Amino acid sequence: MSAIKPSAARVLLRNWRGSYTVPAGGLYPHQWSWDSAFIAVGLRHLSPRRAQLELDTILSAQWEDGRLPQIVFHSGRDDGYSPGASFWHSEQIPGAAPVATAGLIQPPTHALAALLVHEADPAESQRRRFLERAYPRLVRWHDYLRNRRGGRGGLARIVHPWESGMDNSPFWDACLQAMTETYTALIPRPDLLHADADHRPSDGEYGKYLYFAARYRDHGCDDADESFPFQFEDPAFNGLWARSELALATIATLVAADPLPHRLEACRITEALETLWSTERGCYVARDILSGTLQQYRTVAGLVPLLLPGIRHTRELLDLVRGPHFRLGEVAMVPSHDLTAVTFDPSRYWRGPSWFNTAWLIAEALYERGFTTEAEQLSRGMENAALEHDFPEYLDPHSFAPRGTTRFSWTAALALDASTRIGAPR
Ligand code: 9WN
Repeated sequence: MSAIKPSAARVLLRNWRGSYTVPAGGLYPHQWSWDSAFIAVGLRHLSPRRAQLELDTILSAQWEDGRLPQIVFHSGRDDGYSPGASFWHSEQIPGAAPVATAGLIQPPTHALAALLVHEADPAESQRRRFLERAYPRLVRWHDYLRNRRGGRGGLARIVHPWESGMDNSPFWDACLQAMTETYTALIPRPDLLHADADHRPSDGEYGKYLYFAARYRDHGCDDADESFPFQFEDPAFNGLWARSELALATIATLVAADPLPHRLEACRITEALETLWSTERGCYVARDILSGTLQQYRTVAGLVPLLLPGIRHTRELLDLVRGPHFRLGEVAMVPSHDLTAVTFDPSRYWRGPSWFNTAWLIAEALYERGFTTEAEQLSRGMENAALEHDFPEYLDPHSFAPRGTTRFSWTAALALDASTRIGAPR
């Protein structure tokens, strides 16, 4: 860990804002929900206390209905990001957090992160009653997913591509292409001041993103708009929910609560995930709830259920990640999309490039399943790429060239965490 620790610490310090970390100063100048969870996983190696604060801060932005918002605008301003606080006007939405936030959500990685942060220094965590504070909030967050986003099939639905964390994944293509509506006001793209247009979603996609976001906002973000045009069940979102329920079971034991409901919930979600299995593609895929159709693409989201001990298709997923579609060990980390697909693009965001958060998740799954050599190789790949390219947001899987922005917080945090796993006793 020694090689990466000082430079990862520099990135995380530069992006630290006193009680939370921004993903990247220019491109993402606010606090993002699943970023904070990943960042806390790395921060625990530098300061368990700061890692706790990172999670305390995101959990303090919880809405009355239990949701953890996608973005917290602590300054109350847009600060060059769109859509910002002035788009959401969350202060006008009943039950929103006291601080300005977006109305959407992101994948539920927080319980998993809270447990890892606790384990970094259990005595300090106990002294500060970190888990006692986090547990009831995490329970309400998961209750929101079940009660407000849960469908008859038992999975939670997302209502915006941003909620998947994988904004322009090919899973959403058919829905976006079939839509005639788009945002009619000016579509601001301040992101293009900080990243190459070829690495980011297109203007066409942004028009649809803002249309969905405005419609959700104008309906009071109440989740009661049954004909809402974007409703998907995503395998990574739901896989992370189940995995976080398992973490919540352990946390429950540590705070003298009952772990059983969380274990049962994890089993229930894991079972429901099987409805997203695609025999045609040999992986889990997203379902468009309105059309009832499975989106037949191999993406890294479909590999994330490997984190769950109870899935029925472990062998197929392992074959897939090692085979020609993802080429584990031969290309940079784990590509976000099938290398052989016509929709694969090595540079554009979630349509091909390799990201550090998904590499970390797949490495975790490989360690847990006993594939230590491959997991360590992946961890080493993360560390080397992070160091070599100043902590890039993502990489071209073939050329290993950096894409998006640099000095990206979860890259620093997770590459640092990955470095601690190499050669560690198990
Ligand atoms: C919209 C902050 C976020 C990540 C997402 C990533 C990107 C935002 C954007 O950046 O999305 O949420 O403006 O493109 O796709 O996963 O949380 O790092």
